[in-house]
Amino acid sequence: MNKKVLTSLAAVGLVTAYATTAMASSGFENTVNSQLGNGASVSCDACHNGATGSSTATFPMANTYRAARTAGDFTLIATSDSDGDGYINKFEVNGAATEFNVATTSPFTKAAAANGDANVKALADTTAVSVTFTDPNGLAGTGKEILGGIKVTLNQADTIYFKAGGVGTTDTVYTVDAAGAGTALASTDWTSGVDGSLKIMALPAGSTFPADIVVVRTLPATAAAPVLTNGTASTTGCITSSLSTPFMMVFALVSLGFFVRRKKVSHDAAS
Ligand SMILES: [Ca+2]
Ligand SMILES: [Ca+2]
Repeated sequence: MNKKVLTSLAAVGLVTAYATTAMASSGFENTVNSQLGNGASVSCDACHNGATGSSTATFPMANTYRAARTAGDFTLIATSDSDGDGYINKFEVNGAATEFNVATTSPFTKAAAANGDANVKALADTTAVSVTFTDPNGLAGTGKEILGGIKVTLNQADTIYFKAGGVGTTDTVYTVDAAGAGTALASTDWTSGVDGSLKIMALPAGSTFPADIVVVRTLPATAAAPVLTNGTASTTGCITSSLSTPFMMVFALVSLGFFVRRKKVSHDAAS
């Protein structure tokens, strides 16, 4: 194979390599952001501790991404609890934030303030406290769990955070009596906030106060270790699709121009 052919092949290979690198990076990010929804705009530091590459994909979200790819179900990116703090990733994303990697930060810890207790917080009912519910009548069936309970003092609209995790639209909210029997709230009486908070509009007619509310939820998927316990994900060495892809393409084209010019000079010199 002569030198001209080798030079041409090298140029084409260089362009392909740069383009592939940029496209792969933006492809991962786009998949994560589109699956998370809720205004997600995370970068590659959602998965990578430092520069991109398989060896740095060590954050919890990276494990979830691999699990989703293996399962052929990328919706697991949103419905998994990657850091194991109880809140699924969809509830933990807020723009570029990667709090789904940090077990010590959750919508509950962000909401926690003076009122409430260690397990629950209500924004309006400042005297509400958590209750332990042993579920004597089996409200939580197979694959479900009692997420938490709260004793509220008034029939008022409120936003409630449980330490144990978020409340989704497919979960069930009950008022329970002293014998553990539950009355499910109508779907028009509560909803799930984008961050997994429980938003209550009203309790069933005839409720007496204080009233105990419990939530039954479907167990979220969890990822294997590692789990970060401090700070935030790395933001160094990250290749982002918005800036790097055009840059990489321009660099690749300049490189191609250099090789073509060199090839032409070589050809002119030979003729
Ligand atoms: Ca989580
Ligand atoms: Ca978290």
